[in-house]
Amino acid sequence: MTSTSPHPNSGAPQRFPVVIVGAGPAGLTIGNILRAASVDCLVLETETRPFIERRPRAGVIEEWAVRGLERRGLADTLLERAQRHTECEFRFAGERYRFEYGQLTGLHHWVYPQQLLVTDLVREYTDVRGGAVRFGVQDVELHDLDTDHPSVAYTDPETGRRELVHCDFVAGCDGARGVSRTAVPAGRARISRGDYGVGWLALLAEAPPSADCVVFGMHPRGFAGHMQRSAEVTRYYLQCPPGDDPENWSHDRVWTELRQRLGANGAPALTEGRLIEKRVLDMHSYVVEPMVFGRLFLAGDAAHLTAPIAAKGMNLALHDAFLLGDALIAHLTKGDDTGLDGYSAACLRRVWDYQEFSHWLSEVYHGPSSGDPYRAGTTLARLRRLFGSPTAAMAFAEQYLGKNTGY
Ligand code: RFL
Repeated sequence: MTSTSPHPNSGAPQRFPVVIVGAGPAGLTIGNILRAASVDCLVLETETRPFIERRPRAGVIEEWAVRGLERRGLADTLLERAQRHTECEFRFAGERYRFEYGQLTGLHHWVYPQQLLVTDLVREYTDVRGGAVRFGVQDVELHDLDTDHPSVAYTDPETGRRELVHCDFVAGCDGARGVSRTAVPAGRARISRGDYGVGWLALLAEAPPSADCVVFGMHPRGFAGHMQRSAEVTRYYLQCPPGDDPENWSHDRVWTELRQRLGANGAPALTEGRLIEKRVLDMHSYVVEPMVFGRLFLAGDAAHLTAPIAAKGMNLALHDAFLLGDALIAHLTKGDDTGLDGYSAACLRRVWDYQEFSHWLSEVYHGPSSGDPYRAGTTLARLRRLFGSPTAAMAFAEQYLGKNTGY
């Protein structure tokens, strides 16, 4: 299945079997899967290639997702360079509690910064598999999605000319702020929303990690998190009011709060460093159902946002991408519609399971600082159960690792 246009840069009318809107983990994975089966596609991305290769975001990837990438020839560098995490630490009521999920399950988390995965996926898609991509496009619009001849229009950044691409399918992979989700008319999809009512100040510190694992601090002053990213850079989170201004958080205030909220008996002192990223994330989630409108198939954050509470968003994006890539190939090369017909329902089973876990974990993180002694009490009970009951610990580990296969 090939495109009728010689090259997307030619200015000639373009036609591709699949147009992919957005070059994040979801869009690039779908593009790579299609190219491996010699199906032509065009990726449209509003940002430049250097920008998406440097944009810091996720880090935690689950084992099944890594194996899914590996099976599709997309994990060589990741398998060489990613860290493996086998334990994390909860700090509450002034004490440290180690949670050894690796020992418990034999499984681990992979930690590989999202921008490195994006870099690998772009290189493989364009330089190895010969995929077509347009970076820096503007004003992307989706047309005739409810017909069998959809199209996508965009403004070319170099010529300023409006381009129209005809296609059979559109993969809407343009994240939480893209245009794909809004192209679904009201009444053709239900959007469920969850708002946790808190913000997280997301920080990147130019400092080596202050612990040998991920640390979660549950404190009456608010949640704090510590995540190793590299030998030189560490990610920290501080719970803050939603919509707070990052400028309210001076260097001194950040480190004072981190020391208080992550403080516990026997905990090593935090290694301070310059804050190279400081932004406030509002903790909210949404799910679009179904994830399909006519010839538009939504994938990743475009279809469902999972607040980064449980580090699940990119994992879900990859799950969607595997299913959609395989389903499009089955349809385009064999006329088999089973995958496309079942796509939305198959994605949503995992999506809702991860949403529920994020919801549960949010209560654990934010209950102690809610100001409500009842919520604080039940939160502490959850944490103590985790360290007092092997069955509860195993159930938590399964969800934390995304180990459930029974969807
Ligand atoms: P992305 O990565 O947002 O990519 C969408 C791409 O679409 C482009 N775009 C457009 N392109 C064309 N036309 C338009 N109109 C467009 N509008 C936007 C964008 O420039 C972008 O390149 O979506 P995708 O592929 O669905 O991937 C989702 C993940 O990025 C996201 O879920 C994760 O980053 C969430 N997340 C985490 N997920 C994990 O699984 N593990 C983690 O450890 C983890 N940590 C995190 C996170 C998200 C965070 N933030 C920034 C909210 C940590 C943080 C701080």
